[in-house]
Parts: sequence; structure tokens; C-alpha cells
Amino acid sequence: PPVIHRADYRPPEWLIPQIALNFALSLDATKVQSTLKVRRNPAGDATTQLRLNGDALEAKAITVDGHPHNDWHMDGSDLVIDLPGDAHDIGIETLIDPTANTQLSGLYASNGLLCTQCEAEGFRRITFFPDRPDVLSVYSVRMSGDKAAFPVLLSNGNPTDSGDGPDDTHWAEWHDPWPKPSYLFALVAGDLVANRDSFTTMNGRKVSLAIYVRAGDEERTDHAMRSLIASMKWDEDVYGREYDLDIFNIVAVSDFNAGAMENKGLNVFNTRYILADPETATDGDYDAVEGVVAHEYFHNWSGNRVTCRDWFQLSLKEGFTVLRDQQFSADRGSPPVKRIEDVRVLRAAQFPEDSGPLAHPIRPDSYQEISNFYTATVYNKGAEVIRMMTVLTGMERFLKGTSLYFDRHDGEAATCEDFVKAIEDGAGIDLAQFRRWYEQAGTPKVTVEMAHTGSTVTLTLTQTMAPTPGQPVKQPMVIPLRTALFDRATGQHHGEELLVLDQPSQTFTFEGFADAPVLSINRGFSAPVEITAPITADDLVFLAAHDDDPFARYEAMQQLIVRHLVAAISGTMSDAERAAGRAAIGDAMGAILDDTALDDLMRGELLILPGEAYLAEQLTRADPTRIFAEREGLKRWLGETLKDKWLALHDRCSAVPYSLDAAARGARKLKTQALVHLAPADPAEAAARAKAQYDSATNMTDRQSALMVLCSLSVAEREAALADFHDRFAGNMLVIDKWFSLQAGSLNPNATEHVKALAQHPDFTMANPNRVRALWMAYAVNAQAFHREGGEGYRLIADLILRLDPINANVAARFVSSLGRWKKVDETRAALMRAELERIAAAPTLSRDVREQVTKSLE
Ligand code: DPP
Ligand code: ZN
Repeated sequence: PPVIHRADYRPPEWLIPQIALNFALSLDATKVQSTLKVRRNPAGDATTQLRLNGDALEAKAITVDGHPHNDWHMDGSDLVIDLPGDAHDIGIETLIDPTANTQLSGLYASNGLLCTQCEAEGFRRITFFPDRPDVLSVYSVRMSGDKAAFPVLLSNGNPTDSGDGPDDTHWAEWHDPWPKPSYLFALVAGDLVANRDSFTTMNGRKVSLAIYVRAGDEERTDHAMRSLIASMKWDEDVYGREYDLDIFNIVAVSDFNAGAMENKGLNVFNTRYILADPETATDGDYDAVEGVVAHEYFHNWSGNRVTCRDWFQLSLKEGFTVLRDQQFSADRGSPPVKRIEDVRVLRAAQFPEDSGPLAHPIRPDSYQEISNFYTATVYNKGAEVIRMMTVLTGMERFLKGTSLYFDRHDGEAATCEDFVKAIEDGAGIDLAQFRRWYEQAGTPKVTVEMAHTGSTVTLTLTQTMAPTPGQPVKQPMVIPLRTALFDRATGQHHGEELLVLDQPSQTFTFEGFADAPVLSINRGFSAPVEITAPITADDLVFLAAHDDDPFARYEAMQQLIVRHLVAAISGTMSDAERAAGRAAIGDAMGAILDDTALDDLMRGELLILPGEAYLAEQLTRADPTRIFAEREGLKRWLGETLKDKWLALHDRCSAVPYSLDAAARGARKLKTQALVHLAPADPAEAAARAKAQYDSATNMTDRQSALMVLCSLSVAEREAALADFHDRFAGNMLVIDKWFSLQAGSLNPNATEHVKALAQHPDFTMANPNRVRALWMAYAVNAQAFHREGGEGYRLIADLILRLDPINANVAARFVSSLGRWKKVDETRAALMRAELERIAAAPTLSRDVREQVTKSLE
């Protein structure tokens, strides 16, 4: 398969200033008439051929300047037209079958609805076009179709006209005045109802807002609407960005490959990130809705007004927009809790990417299939890299840089380099060496040594970075580390300092310390790196209780547990050491449970044990079932040792009535933590409490966490609760997804058997990505089940990939990375995982998506 290289970028040979699209809609035969104004690009290479990308399309009729034209040919799936001059009008007709489009890319049918997904390369499945983000066009769209089947007809921009046609049809015309790349095109037609509201922008433009859903779902759209309005206000207040059309529409569909899509003026969402009410959505779901609504809205500037020159620049819009949505959510709730959640996601999803076979820089140098690069690296690490700029400059100067970026590149297709340059110029900072964060893959490791002589403290910081595919040797990065040194006696530090490590090794000195201090480093997680520092277990207990940086407090707790578990998993721990380690963790947790100054949301974060994926990252190679067993063993011990405190906590929090405020959400989070720790320690007590919580639940957070705990236990209450849950929410697709996920992700020793049975359940379907992920992604990340001895888990996931690939390659390819982690597990399992990858590789036909991931995973 061809490899596309960033270095090979050439400007487009032709520009398309305008496109008119006319859709004759039907579920299985939609006719698309496209009219392109094409102009030779003075900045492009000279050619008489116009190459238009297509994917599984047939050109029905081609005209040039209104006349039938025969000088064209197909080159692979592209249409190549010979043109005599520099400016022409091209007409092309295509016919597509949305119902047959199981890939959910391009124009597809979802439950009688027609909708589009064009990022990254879906537009070429609708019509022939230079389907690349640096070709910006003004779109005029006309669509017509059966009035009963498609009462609502939507596209980008503003509606300009509509009317009735013959034979119970109607039509609508839309015009989007903002030039845009094809990936931002959208069309939706179907039977939908709207929740409407409005927003008045800072300059007095009244914007009509609508969230379109299926009838019956509109009551569950208020939270999304509130989130949208808050996002519009926040982007004005913080980034000075105003909305630029009279209409902003959102449509929620249940069949969707990703989370949502920022099409200009017409965002299309997975229902999962729109629908929420207390009975069916957890607190986590509410946060996700708020975050994704904001994310897509923020793309209107970081993505749409300034778009990407090519797909190698994806992090230009995604990293920046993730940072913006993280900042927004932090402002809406608890900044430290949000920071901890974001770091947890980074460590669970991105660190393993950085250390695995699919590692790539946030701005990749090559790809085979761009869909494979919508990754935690491009998104979440991309956000961390820009966040480091804010650490180096402060928010005020950073915002001068972003304002300059938006002014300078408005209406353009820009590069990551353009962004960095604008921050340099606007914020007044030199980022020459910092640019390596865009170039080098891998998570830097920083080792700290501390010396204390007289009243002087010396910190020696050394950075290293492991080789990654294609990058055997790394250059030193710029690593900003917020640091404080604490006096043990007073419990105070001497003022936080920003240490900027930009050499392989560097020494920093501090005066005025009569005694050796306690080191608090990488506070707020100011840099996305791994730290090894001389902080004793006692010091970690001290920091967990006293650090004034909430993230550092969390981190101290995590490190205390990580170190203990890593030693336990490695088998280098004596019984006495195990007892001492557990005692330290138990004391620290006990103190957190008793600390009256802590709010409950933050308390909940401090009590969550480090995840298995992050633990695995700390080990060169480990038996995943050992990681699981040691982590569960510690949990059980904490459940037993602190039993009275967990029981009291569960009692106290159960008395807090439901609301969405922080205190009530904190209480729900702690109820879950209490049950999770009690379950392995006292299954009968935990089951009784979980059953009571399930039966009396007024909201999905309480109900789901109770069911999760019951599901993990082999108790009589388990089956009854699962059956009740299924009955109660039958027909609600998003909640039934939870029912699948809870069982597939369960700690229950029979999870594999349960998953095999669930794959045969009448509610299971391979056609719906949410359902596939609910069952199989939950299983693939359930280490104790997926890695069970004998390799059955690997076989099941490989079978899934092979069966899903012809249906939905994009979603199928997402599962490959779970098998690609073979270098991190014991040799027996590694061989079994490789064998499954090889079985996939040997399949007679594979999508480009799966082929790329499998080939790279075997290297
Ligand atoms: N561009 C989309 C996003 O918001 C991806 N589907 O991330
Ligand atoms: Zn995005």
C-alpha cells in the first residue's frame, strides 16, 4: 500500500472557489449532481489534468463548460479530466447507495435518516473532488426528497430557499458563505425534532440554536444545549472568538464512527455525546456531553476558520481544540479534578501508544491510512504540548499568541509550524528547540538526583527518550517542570519555581535549606513526562497529605501505590516489605478518608488506584494477570483494613440527595469507591449494599456503579439485577450499551464466557459502532479476561477484527492495538498475540486501515 509522506506536500494544482451540489435523496439511490468552478492555482504545478478523488464512485456524466466532455479517464479510483484552459465549470453526476454504506463514511443511512461523515476522506465517497483540506470552496447545496421520509433537510450555513416539488417531495437550498474544505461538508435529511434556543454574540448577532434528535429524545437534550450556550460564551470571554453564522445546528445520530464532527454550522454527533438525563446518564456521561459539545463548537475557530493544510497537521486543530475543551471544562467545574482526569486518560491511552509499535509524533511524518491517526497522541498529547506553551508563557501571553494566530491565518489552511510561529511572535518566546515536541515520538523520562550540603540543595535533572519506530536517536526536549521544595518541619515550601530542562542533563541550586527538603516536582503535570525522583515513601505520604498543589497530592498518592505494586509484581518484595508498603498506603488512604478539608470530588480522585495500563507502562515486560492480581490484592487489603471507614463513607454519601452540584456528584463518586473496595474484602456486605443502592437508585450513576459491583461478584443478586436493568431500559440504545459494557469489562472471572454469550444476544449488532465498542472494546481493555491463559481473548478479538473489517474498517482498525502490545507481556502470551496478528495479516483481503496497523504491530 502507498505510504504518504509529509515532506512530499505540493500545493493543489487547481482551486475550486465554488461548488454547487444537487442531491436527489433516497435511502438506496441518491443522485448527486456536482458543479465545480475550477481555476488553475498559480502557486501549483503546471498541468492540463484535473485529478478528482473518488472512492467507490462511478462518474455518470461529465460536462465541461456545459458541454459533454470525453477527455477523461479513471486512474485507480480517481477521475482525471483533461482541460484546455485555466478556468472551467465542471459538471459531474454520481449515484450512491447510502443504505449499502456500512463504513459510515460519506453519505449513509442510519435508521431511515440520511447523514454524512466526511472527515477525513469521506467526501470522495459522495462525489469526485480534490478531497484535501487545503482546497477551500463556497458551497451551495440543494436537496430534494420525499416529504414524509425526510421532513427535515439540513446542510451547512444558512437556509436560502425551500418549497414543495412534485409527487409529495420537497426541497431546500442552503448556502455557506465561509469557504471550507470538503471534510467540513455535511448534509442531514430525516424525521427529526428540534430543541431550540438562541444565543446573542458579543457583537449582538442573534444566533438560532437547534439540537435535532429523534422524536422522544428531545427531553434529553437540555444539558447539551446548556453546554453549547456556555461554550459560545466562554470562547468569547477567554479566546475572544465570536460565532459567525445566524444558525448553529447539531444533529445526533446513533450510528457514528467517532464522537462527533465539527461540520461548519451543522455539527453531527454520536447520540452518546448529546443525550443525557439523570435516569439514563451518569455524571461521567454529563461531563462527556459538555466536553464534546464544547470541543466541536470550539472547532469553529480552531479547525474551521483556520483549517489544516494537510492531514499531517491534524494536531493543529485537534491538540489545540482538546486543550480548549479541557480549559473550558476546568472552568465549569473543579480545575484540579479535571486536570487529574485528563492526566489519567493520557497515561492510560497515550503513554502506551508512545511506547508501542504504533508510536508517532503529534505531527506524523507518514501514513498509509489517515483514519489511523485520530489517536490519543495527536489529540491528548497534542493538547499537552500546547499546554506546555501556556506553562512557559503564562495564559495572558499565550492568548496574545493565539489571537495573532487567528488573525494571521483566518480563512487559511495552516500548519503546526504556523501555530508555533504565531505563539512565538505573539507571546514573545523562542520555541526553536520546543518544536521537537512536534517531531519526536515517545514519552521523555526525567531522572532527578538531589544533594544537600550546608544550606544548599542541588537538583540534577537528566532526560532520556527511548527509541521509537523510525526514530532510533532522540534529541533533548524542552521540559518545563513546576517544582517546590518543602520543609518537613513547617510543612511549607519556599515558593514554586519553574525549572526548564532543555539539556541532556542540568543542575539547579536552591539556597536556604537547613535540612534536606521534600521534593514536589512536575506539579500540575506541567510536562507530559515520566519522573524518577528520590522521594521516599515517607515523603510521598507527607506530600499526599500536605502538598498545596492538588495534582501533586494526587500524584504522591499514585506514586506511593505504583512503587509498591511494581515491586510486588516484579516479585522483588519480601513479606515484611509488602506489609510495610501496604501499611503506608493504608495510612495515607485512611488520612484522605478522614480529611475534613477535602471536597468529595477531589477525595474520590485520591482514592482511585493507578490503572493496569499505567502500571504495565512502568514494567519492561510483565504478566498482565499478575498486575491484575496484585492490584486486586491491594484493593482487597484496603477494603479489609479500612472497612469501617468505607462503610461509614458509603452511609454518609448515600444520604446525599441527587443533584448535579459538586457535593452531590462527589458523594456519588465516593459511594462507588466504597463499594469497589468493599467488594473483594466482604462480598456479601458489598452485594447487599450494591443491591440496595441499585433498587433505590434515582439516577444512572448510582444504578450503574451498583450494577458494576454486582456484576463483578458471583452472587445471586447479579443475574436478577442484570435482567432488571435490561428490562427497565429495553429500547434505549445508549443504556443497553452500558449493559453490554459492564459485563464485558467486568472483574468477574467468567467475563469471557459472558462476552461470548453476549455476542449472540439479539441486541448485539456489528452494524452499530457504539454497540461493537460497548461489547468488544470493553473486553479488549479488560486485562484479566483478554489476557486469560491459552489466548482465547486474543482469538476473539482477532475474529472480531476479521469479521468487522469488511463492514467498518475504521472501527475494526481500532482493535488492532490491543494485540499490538505483545512486547510488553510475557513470552508465552506474546507468541499467542503475534500468532493472531499473523492470522489477520494472512487474510486474503484487508482494508488499508487494518493492514497498516497489523503490519506495524508485527514489526
Ligand atoms: N474532527 C472530529 C473531532 O472533533 C473527529 N471526528 O475530533
Ligand atoms: Zn476535534
